[in-house]
Amino acid sequence: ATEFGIDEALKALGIAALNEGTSTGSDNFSSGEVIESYSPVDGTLIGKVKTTSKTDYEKVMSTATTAFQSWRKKPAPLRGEIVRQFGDKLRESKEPLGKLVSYEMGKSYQEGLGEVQEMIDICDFAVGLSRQLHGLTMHSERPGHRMYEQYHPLGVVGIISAFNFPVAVWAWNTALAWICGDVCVWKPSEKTPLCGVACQHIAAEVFKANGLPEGISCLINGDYKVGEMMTNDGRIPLVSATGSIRMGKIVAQAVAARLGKSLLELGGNNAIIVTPDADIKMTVIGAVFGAVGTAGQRCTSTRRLIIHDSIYDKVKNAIVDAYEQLRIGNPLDENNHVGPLIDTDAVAQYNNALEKVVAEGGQIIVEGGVMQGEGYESGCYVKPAIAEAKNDFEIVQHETFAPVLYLLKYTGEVENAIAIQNGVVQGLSSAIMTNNLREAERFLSASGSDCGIANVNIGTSGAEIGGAFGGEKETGGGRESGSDAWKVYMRRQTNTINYTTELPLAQGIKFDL
Ligand code: UN1
Repeated sequence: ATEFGIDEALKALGIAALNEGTSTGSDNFSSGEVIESYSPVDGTLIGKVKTTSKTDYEKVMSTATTAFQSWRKKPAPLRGEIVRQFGDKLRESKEPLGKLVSYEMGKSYQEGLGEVQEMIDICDFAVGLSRQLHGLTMHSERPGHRMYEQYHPLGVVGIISAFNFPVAVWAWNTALAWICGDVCVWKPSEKTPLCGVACQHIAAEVFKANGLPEGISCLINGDYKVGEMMTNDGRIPLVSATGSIRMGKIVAQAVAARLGKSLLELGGNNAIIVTPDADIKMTVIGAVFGAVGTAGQRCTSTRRLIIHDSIYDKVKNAIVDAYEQLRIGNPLDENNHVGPLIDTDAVAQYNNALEKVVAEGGQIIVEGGVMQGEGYESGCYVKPAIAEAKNDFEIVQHETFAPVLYLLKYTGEVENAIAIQNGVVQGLSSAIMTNNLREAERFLSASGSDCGIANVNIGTSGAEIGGAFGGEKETGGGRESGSDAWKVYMRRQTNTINYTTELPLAQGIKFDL
């Protein structure tokens, strides 16, 4: 592993052979079991992380709730200043952190760096936002009265993140939550625990240097049982969870049972519609990056291409040609396009999808398969595959987190393609490739795409942090990151102030004493 400089990266990030997975900042402790983190890149054991026991969790929660009492009183722009410093520390750590992301998760080094860049960008965004946590003012119906609304900090925010964006999704949540005056408890995926430890170290340094208390940034580790401690905990008003629809349904029900709020960012089944007016070159780049980038493990990955029958063969041939150029291998080597899947369970799911699509009557046009031989010893490298299929196949309706792309055909008007694209339970990202303004506008209209993200002449993945990120239907309805996504991390209060010596009642009610 040394040839990739991963050892230097681990050292720079303070990752030891055995790490405490529970932390309130500088205070690290853990009494739970040990998780071993193996790299899907080469199967190496990168490090171990001790998980969070119930006792550890209680300690975290009591420190976090105490920290909230003072953090919420710090003016928002001064909280922004702390986030600015955190962004600067991320700039300093960009290379080692990008490398760890790449090595522990398996995405390309460029994408690892890109992920850290998303963290830096959301910090910058949050700093500006810290002076813009605006409410509205209203005109009162009563004379001498003033009405307005303000946003106050919410409390302890629980963050459950997935392996595929092991650091950025935490930052989207935590940078906003911090400027909003909240404190955060983060449970990273048990598949990428070292990324969590590394980020916590960086955050802890900043809080400590500013003389701030323990507990503003907390880390817990473990599987769903540790996540359940948060979902069932009435001291956590908001749980933000990213992951599968299955997980989201469990989290949503547990949080709703105690009338807490949840912010869910769940599965996608993202499609690109390719109309007769599409630019084929752009379509190929967008579709291939969308389908094989991050080895098809983004929630925004392109799963379906819905192609007009008049250009079907042309697009199909161009995509198949592009797949022939793909180089699969070590993601830390810049010459490779496609790295490994996260683990061998993911490989099994990939194999299952390919078997299933054939069993349902699909036609494989780019063969898949698990890579073997030198450089592929981890057993996690697979060939990106393409199948011609039908939208109503059970497997096409289902999100497989792997590089499997389904080609679907439509005829007639763009509305037929939109109906296919909307004909799944997920509603995260969608795209249309067209130079026809009428088609583009129909796709974006009220009767167009039903997804949270709808793009024109761009693929489905690679959203910028400035927009609100999330989706409809079984994707969970949450919005993270840009626009006014910050509002979910605060509580809204409506205030009416009477500056007269009378007490008129609203709605003209008379109550004479
Ligand atoms: C995810 O896969 O959970 O839009 C997040 C994208 C990235 C974020 C994906 N910016 O593809």
